[in-house]
Amino acid sequence: MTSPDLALYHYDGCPFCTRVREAADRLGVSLELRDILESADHRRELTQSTGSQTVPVLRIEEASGEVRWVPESAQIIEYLDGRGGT
Ligand SMILES: N[C@@H](CCC(=O)N[C@@H](CS)C(=O)NCC(=O)O)C(=O)O
Repeated sequence: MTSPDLALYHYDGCPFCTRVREAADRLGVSLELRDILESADHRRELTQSTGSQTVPVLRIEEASGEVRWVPESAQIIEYLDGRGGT
């Protein structure tokens, strides 16, 4: 089975983002980190897709090309928990 591509929209200094990054490390899940304060492109993608600039948000791209956006640190960690080790 092919793993989905995971990208975390975040920024340093956001405690909810830190919680998600630490959970990903602990669970051994690889995330591409997209800092919305360092990249106007990432900020625009986030705003266009979710309607706000609140982070963290996880972008999940399945092998089929289907894309889902998961807001809320607790929901993201729950998702990562289910993927542990991938
Ligand atoms: N309940 C959310 C809270 C997220 C949150 O408050 N994020 C802050 C940064 S730590 C934020 O993006 N604030 C700016 C905004 O909402 O526009 C979660 O657990 O993810």
